[in-house]
Amino acid sequence: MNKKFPRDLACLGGLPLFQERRCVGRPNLCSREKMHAALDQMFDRRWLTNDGPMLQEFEKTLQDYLGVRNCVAVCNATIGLQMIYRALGVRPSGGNAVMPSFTFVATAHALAWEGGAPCFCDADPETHLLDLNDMESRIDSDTSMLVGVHTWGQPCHIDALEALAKKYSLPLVFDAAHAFSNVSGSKRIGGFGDAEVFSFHATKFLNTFEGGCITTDNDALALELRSMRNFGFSGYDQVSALGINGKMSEISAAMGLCMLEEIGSLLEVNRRNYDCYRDALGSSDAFKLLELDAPQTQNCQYIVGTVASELSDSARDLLVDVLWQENVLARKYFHPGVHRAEPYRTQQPALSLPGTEELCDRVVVLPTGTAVEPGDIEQIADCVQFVLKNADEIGVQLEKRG
Ligand code: T4K
Repeated sequence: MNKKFPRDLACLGGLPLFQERRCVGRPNLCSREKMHAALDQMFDRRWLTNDGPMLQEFEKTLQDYLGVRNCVAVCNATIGLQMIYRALGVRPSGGNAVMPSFTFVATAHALAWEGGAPCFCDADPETHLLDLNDMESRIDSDTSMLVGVHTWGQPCHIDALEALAKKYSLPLVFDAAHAFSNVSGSKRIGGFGDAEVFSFHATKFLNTFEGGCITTDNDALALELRSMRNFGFSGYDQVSALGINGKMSEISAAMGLCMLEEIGSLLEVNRRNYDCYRDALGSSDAFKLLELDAPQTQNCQYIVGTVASELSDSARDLLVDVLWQENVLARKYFHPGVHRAEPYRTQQPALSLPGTEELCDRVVVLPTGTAVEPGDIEQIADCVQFVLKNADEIGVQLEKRG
């Protein structure tokens, strides 16, 4: 980086590193021509939603790609989670599900929306995955489900969680929002637990604008979910159960099909970017990059690090503020931690999860995806190191400027 401390930092009056923003969550896009052609087909057919041909093809393609018996596409992963929580027994009695607090708030909100109560367990600050012992210690007679989260796409203790679910005879759901195309052992994520839920939100590795899917090898469960996503219809004029509108539209399914055609190059770009970040930041003591176990089997859609605990408590926030001024839109996912967000904070004010809190106060997610080039990464990494090395002095200079 050519910037000289402190004069050239954008927050101190210099020019930003980038004229155009480099954002976490910048969508990957597919070929415009292919999308235009898909749109033409839709217009010609005048079939826009409700189990249309694009949707059916998308689901079939996903089933083959993921190696699962059933894939039920939905309008977003949050609704997908709501549906699976309900189908697996949060209703009618309500019920607790033990889940990590270190996740996006949707994992918990979906349960609460269905009348259930999240029971939060801690996370391991090294791996960012849920802490298995802590999860087990929170299982009691009110527990009706276990929820694992493949945080940042990393397989979440799959064998151990399946064993735990069996030991206590509990259903097991995986929030796989981050994990599309990732592999655990010799199998793609999608067929573990009773069901898994993927997100195809615009910010995700594979996007359908908004969207998601529930995968399961249980045919009866899939049938129930298909009816549930379509208002509970089980026949043309027959409503057999309480349902909701969880359908995915044809335009979303078309986007998914077009994106799937490009998945090889998307994976290449993300893995290349991950390697660049690792080269640039892997040996940094101030910024501890989360190293993935087998990056060649992962989609690498999140580049995540934590600011060293030896640095002051304010160093992480300072880093993110400085990066934003440089037009690098880093994120503090999942600050402040779901148990410290409403309504859970008020409901469980005494809950303390030290591993989660440490992570939430130190984590930084950096931009990647097809809108980020290796040269950008070098500059972003230099900036991260520079700011953390000079955090105290930058803080003083910023205070002087008011
Ligand atoms: N479970 C987990 C573990 C999850 O992470 C999520 C979602 C879910 C469940 C629920 O999935 P969905 O119901 O959404 O399918 C974003 C996403 O909205 C959310 O899908 C995602 N996780 C979460 C981690 O991130 P925000 O509040 O950070 O979004 P926003 O609007 O601030 O955008 C993020 C960044 O992306 C910004 O830097 C701007 C950029 N962006 C965003 C959009 C939408 C673009 O450049 N273009 C765009 O079109 O939640």
